[in-house]
Amino acid sequence: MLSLYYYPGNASLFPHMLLRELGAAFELRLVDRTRDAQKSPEYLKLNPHGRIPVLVDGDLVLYETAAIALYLVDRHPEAGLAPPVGTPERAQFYKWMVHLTNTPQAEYHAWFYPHEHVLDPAAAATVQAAAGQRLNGMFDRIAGALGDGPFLLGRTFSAADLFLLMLLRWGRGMPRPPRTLPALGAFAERVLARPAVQATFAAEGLAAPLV
Ligand SMILES: N[C@@H](CCC(=O)N[C@@H](CS)C(=O)NCC(=O)O)C(=O)O
Repeated sequence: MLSLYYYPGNASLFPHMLLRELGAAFELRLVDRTRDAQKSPEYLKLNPHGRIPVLVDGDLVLYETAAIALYLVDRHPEAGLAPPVGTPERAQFYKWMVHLTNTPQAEYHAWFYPHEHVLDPAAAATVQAAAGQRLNGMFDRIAGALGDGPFLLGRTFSAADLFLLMLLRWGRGMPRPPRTLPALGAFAERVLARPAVQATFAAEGLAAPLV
C-alpha cells in the first residue's frame, strides 16, 4: 500500500490527483502544518528538508513532487499518463515536468514567503511584487504554448496537466490570477471536470474558488 503524506492544497495535491487518476491503492497521511508537523523529528526522517509531500512505497521513501509523479507514472504505464519512454512525446513530457517544478513552482516560494528571500524585512513587499510579475510572465508563456491544447502535450492528457492545474490553483489569490488568461481558464475547467480531480478536491476539503 502506498502512503502519501499530504496537507490540503499543498504540493501533495498533484500526486494525490495522480494517484486517483491511476486508480492506485493508497492511504493519505495528514502532516499537520498548523502544528509544524513537517518539522517534527518523525517527519524529518522521511524528508530532511521538512517539506510536503512524501510518498512511501514499501522500503522506498521519496520526496520532491515531480520525482514522485515520475515514479508513479512509470509504475502504472497501463494508465497512459505519460508517453512511452524514448519517444519525442516523452521528451516533451519531461520538459513540462521539469519546467513546472523548477520555474513556476519555485517562483511561488518567493510569492508566498517573500520574507524568506530578504535580509531586510522592509524589502519583502518588493520581492513579492517582483515574484508576482515573474509568475505573470511565466503563465503568459505557458498559456501561449498551451493554446487550444487541449492539453500540454496536445491531444493527450498527461500527469503534467495535473501539475499545471495545481499551480493555477495556487495563483487564485494573485492580483491577476492565471485562470484569467483564456487558455488557462479553459484548461482549468477541462481538468477540473475529471472525476478523479473532483474526488481529490473533495477528499482534501478544498472549497470554491478551486482555481
Ligand atoms: N520542491 C519541493 C517543495 C515542496 C514544498 O515546498 N512544500 C511546501 C508545501 S506546498 C511545504 O512543505 N512547506 C512547509 C515548510 O516549508 O515548512 C517539492 O516539490 O516537493
